[in-house]
Order: sequence, then structure tokens, then C-alpha cells
Amino acid sequence: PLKLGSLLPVVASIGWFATCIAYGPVAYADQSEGTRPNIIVIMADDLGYGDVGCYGGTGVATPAIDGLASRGLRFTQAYCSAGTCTPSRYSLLTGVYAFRVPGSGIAPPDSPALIPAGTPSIASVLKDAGYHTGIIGKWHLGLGVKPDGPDWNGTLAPGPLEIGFDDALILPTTNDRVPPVLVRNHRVENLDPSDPLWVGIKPPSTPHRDARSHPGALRMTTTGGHLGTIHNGIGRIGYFTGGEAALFRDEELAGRWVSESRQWLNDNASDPFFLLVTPHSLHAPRIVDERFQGVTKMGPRGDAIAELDWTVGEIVKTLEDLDLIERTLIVFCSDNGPVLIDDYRDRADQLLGDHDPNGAFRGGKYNVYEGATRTPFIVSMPRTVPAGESDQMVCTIDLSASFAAWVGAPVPAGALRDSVNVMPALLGKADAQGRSELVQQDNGWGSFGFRKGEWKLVRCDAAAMFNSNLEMKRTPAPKFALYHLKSDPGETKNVLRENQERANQMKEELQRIIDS
Ligand code: NG6
Ligand code: CA
Repeated sequence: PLKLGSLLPVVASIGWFATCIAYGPVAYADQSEGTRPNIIVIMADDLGYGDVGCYGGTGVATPAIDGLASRGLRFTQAYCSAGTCTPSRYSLLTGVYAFRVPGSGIAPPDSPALIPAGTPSIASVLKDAGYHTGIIGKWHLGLGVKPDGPDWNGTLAPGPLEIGFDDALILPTTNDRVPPVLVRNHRVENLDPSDPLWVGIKPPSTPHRDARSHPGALRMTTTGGHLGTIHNGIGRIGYFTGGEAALFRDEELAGRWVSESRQWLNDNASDPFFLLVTPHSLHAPRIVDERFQGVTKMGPRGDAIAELDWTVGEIVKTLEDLDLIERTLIVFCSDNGPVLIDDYRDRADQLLGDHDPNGAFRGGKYNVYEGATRTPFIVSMPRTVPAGESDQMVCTIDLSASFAAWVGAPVPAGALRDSVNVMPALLGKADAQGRSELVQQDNGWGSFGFRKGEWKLVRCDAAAMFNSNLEMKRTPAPKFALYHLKSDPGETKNVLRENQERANQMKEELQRIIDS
């Protein structure tokens, strides 16, 4: 009997043609043969608006990212949806604002999966429409069931495979958290069962080399955090023992993202595919491959930007080699804005020169000023997406609904609820509109940015904002402030008093969205 599942690709193909008709002619090579576009999203870590050349970044050459921008569409008002990693990635994947989900702030090493198995996601809707789906890189959304969390020596589920990814090779937490291993599908890669991995938030009872007891073994000192187990000369968050054969060298991570992406693309070149590549760069500790050490005068942070650019370049080259470059939409974006000293003292603050990580904007990682979420965002697909610049407001949370609409993928009722179909804007269609409003959030600490047209309301329940000058300090902030972004992109002048009525309306509207 014919199952509904086997019909989905057919249904989706029809949807794809309908989409082409709706959006007008698409100069997409094999349209006549009914093949559908491939999609790759590359999401960098802690990359700020001003960190790459095509957004004004100085002191580090970024030819690959700049090349994407010169062949594609460079967005000037594009956002990620939170000031830290976990909530931002949560929204990218689920199309749901993370502030709706308690406990979606920065995930600890032993976090269970934050996205329950079976939750519709950017991957599952594309998979249901016949796409082959993969994720390569940082995950940081927890693994395993509540309340136990990850079973590091057993089956690590739920995780990416339970929300629609066919294949996963992930850094399960972050590069500054334990355990320093990679996970392929459901298992820690290269784990020797005779040397089991123990992971904890508290130190083990046996004598242990951690950053507190062995500070002399550290190659990068910290401002007070990352005092757990030392691995590769770096103190981490959390503790682990065992798993020797599975441990990665930080220097090799970028190379792994590249070799895995190459292999995956080669293996899946004949399918319509969706690949999410999430490099760990530039997240601290910034330890690049030896080839990139010292290539900039900005120290490890600059070198990590160079390494990220190389990563992007290798993926683009792979698509060119496979003759897929005109059949693959590439979106390049970041998970949150910049941070200089993220605890590890790597002199990122002293070596900046005239490099301005957040561009003209205020703030960065951890807050809700523009620098926290307005980040590089480039869409490239030669012959389909025109080269140029777009000032339409779009957000990484919109990618799921946009891609679903583009390829004609059915979206389950109620799923991707905060994701807006901005595909015409992503494709650079004439007169296409992006979002009219957007809620920005921090790590779930109670601050919100609410953009509506040219205006931005900043709500700060905690009376202070963290890292608003990229100095990792708490700065007092009023409960509400209003900025006119067009005339004051740096959010320097609070004009709430002069615009009481507008501010009140925006306060109410923001609350309505939060409560909805
Ligand atoms: C913080 C860490 C920081 C970084 C961040 C998460 C300390 C003092 N700071 O708690 O180094 O790991 O969490 O970053 O430990 S993110 O990009 O994954 O959200
Ligand atoms: Ca991040």
C-alpha cells in the first residue's frame, strides 16, 4: 500500500512549483527537471556585526565570507533571536521564541534535551518534504531525557536525530564545557567502553587536575570561571574523567567541521538536502589550528575569525567542486553578538586596534541592545538571489517557516509559531518585505528588545544590562527606554519621555506577544 510518507516528496515538489509561480521566475538551474534547491545554513558563534570585512571589519581578511556577500545579498537589518547561544539556537531550530520556554538559557554540560523528541523543527519539516538533513558542529541544546540528561556511555537521545536530522556530528555542549568529545548520531565518537566517561558538575571524589588545584597547568588564565577539569591546557566548565580516546584537541575542531561537511555533501549530492553547519568559532577558548595561530594582529579572537572564514570558504569550494553552487542556497549568520573577554584572558580587548566587533551598534553577547542580535547575515545562490544589499528586517527564527514555504513543505498545525515567512525578502525579490516587528531577548534574564519599524523599545526587568559596552560589566539600565534606530543606531539617546504614547503602545504590544 502507498503510504502517505512516500507521497510527501511528490506533494512537496508540487509545492515547490507553486512557490516558483507565486514568487515569479526563479533562475534556478534544474527547475524544469523538478529538482529542488539545496539549503545550507552556516551559523557562526559569537560573531559580531562588525567582525567581517563586508560589514566593515578591519584587521582580519575574510575573503570567503566577503565573497558570499559580493555574489549574494548582504542584510543590514538581520538578527539572531537571542543574546546567547542556547536560546538563539533553540529559536533557529524550532521557530519559537525561547522566552516562551523556561530553562532555555545557556545549557550546562549535563543538560537534558531542551527540545523534546518529535518537536517540529527546521529539519523535520524539510525532512518530511523529502530532504536529507544533517547537522555538523556545535549543538548546545542538551541531550537525553529529563531529569537525568545525557548518558555519555550509552545512547544519547533525544538529540538532533529526534527532531528531524538524519545525520549529526556534534560538539554536544560548547568548547569551554565538558566533556570535550564529539557525538556522532547517538554515541560519543571513539569512546572506548573499557575507559568510560564520567561527567559531573561537582569535582569527582578522587584527586583531580582541575583549574583550581593546578593553575600552573593552564595555558590561558581566566577571570574567575572555567575552574573545572583541565583538558588540553584549558580549564573547562564542569568535570570529567575517562574517555581518553574520545577527547578532541581544540586545534582540530574547525578541520573536523570542514572534513565532515565535505564528506556529507559528497554523500548527499544527489538528494535535495538541508545542512546546518555550526562552527564553534569564535567561542572562547579561541584555540585555532596551528596554521591560523598569529595570522592576525588581534590575537586568538582575530585568528578565530580567519579560521571561520576558511571554514566557510571550504564549504563553498566543496559546493563548487560538486557543481552544486547554483542549486544551493547558502545562509551565513551568527548565534549572538560579540564578546571580547568571555572569561578566558586572551587579550581580545587589548589587541582590537581599530576593529569594531559590534559595528556602529551598542552592546553584544548577553544583552538586548542591537549589538547583541544584529549580526552578519548573507544569503547567496548565484542566478537565483541577486547580488546586493537588503535593509529588510529578518531573523534567524524566520528561516524555518521561510524554507518550508519555499520548498512547499507542509508545516504541522501550530508549529514554528513565531517564524515568519520572509522568503521573498531572503531571495531579494523586488518590493519584498521582511518583518515589521521583532522581539529580541537576552539569556532569559528578563530583558527584551522590541523592534517595530524604526523604533526600538528596550525593557530591562533586572535594572542592569550586562556587557553593554563589551566590558563584561553590569551597567544600570532603566526599566524602559525608547530609541529611534534610524537616527540613533547606537541606542545612545533614550527618547521615551518625548514619545510617551508610542512607548506605551509598544510596551503593551510587547507584553501581548510575550503572553500570547
Ligand atoms: C557563560 C560562560 C562563557 C560562555 C557562555 C555561553 C563563564 C564565566 N562564562 O556562563 O564563557 O561559555 O556561558 O556562551 O563561565 S554561549 O555562546 O554558548 O551562549
Ligand atoms: Ca554564542
